[in-house]
Amino acid sequence: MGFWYDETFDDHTRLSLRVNETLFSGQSDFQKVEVIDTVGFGRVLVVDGVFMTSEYDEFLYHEMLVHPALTTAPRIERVLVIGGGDGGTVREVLRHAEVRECVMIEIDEMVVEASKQYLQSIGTAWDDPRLDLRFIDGIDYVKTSRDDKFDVILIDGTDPIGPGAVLFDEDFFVGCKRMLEDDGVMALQSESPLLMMDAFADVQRTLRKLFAEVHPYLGPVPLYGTGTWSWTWCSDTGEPLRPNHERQDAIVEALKSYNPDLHQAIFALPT
Ligand code: SPD
Repeated sequence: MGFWYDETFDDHTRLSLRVNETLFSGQSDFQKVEVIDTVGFGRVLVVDGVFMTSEYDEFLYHEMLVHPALTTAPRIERVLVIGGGDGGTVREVLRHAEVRECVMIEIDEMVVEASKQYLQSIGTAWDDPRLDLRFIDGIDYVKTSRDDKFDVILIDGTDPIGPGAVLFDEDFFVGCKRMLEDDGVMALQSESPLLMMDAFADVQRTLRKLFAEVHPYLGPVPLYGTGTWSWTWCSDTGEPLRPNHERQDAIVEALKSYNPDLHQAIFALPT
């Protein structure tokens, strides 16, 4: 019969999954990391009680974080990923043959090790020689790194509570912009516009102080509360609705969700 695992959003809202068994549970220096095997969503990565990704719907999240940015940036040779310890984001980045180097900054090695062991269908690109995985603090990295700038930056963090909150601070975004080419594109997960409306609105306001073009876009992720999720596309020079069709054509057969029609549709927002 298993048991129910709750992600509690506030004192009146929670999402509960029926669990067959807990496959991994550990406390790192930063957070509690678990992998649970659920009846409805397959294996699920949970960090500090928050559902991070599932075998069932991870493609909806990762394809949407990555491909709108990687099909619209002028160049995609150097890509920086901050967070994303399950490996789904770098898997999508490395589908693009033009990517020569993908630097991934993840603070918590335990998330990567648990994902490598229990979420092998998600992290399928760990051995790609273009991947440069570093276990360091993303905040320090974007503020102090002397690495060359990046064509694309992707932020795959957790919710703006606990240790993940700093990934929504203006100082952090200023650091990201420092690491981005002048005509580069940055994309990030920006929470549920329904359940976390304040966080969604705050991040839009902050990004608009820093980038000339800031465009939130929406899609379904059933694992996340309310099922409606947002990401945000930012640039000083680019346009989100003018994708590179050759890049789209090269990847679209391998994908489960993203396609050229969807790209045009996701930026249309409700009133
Ligand atoms: N509410 C949870 C939001 C988590 C966003 N990041 C998920 C990481 C998947 N790679």
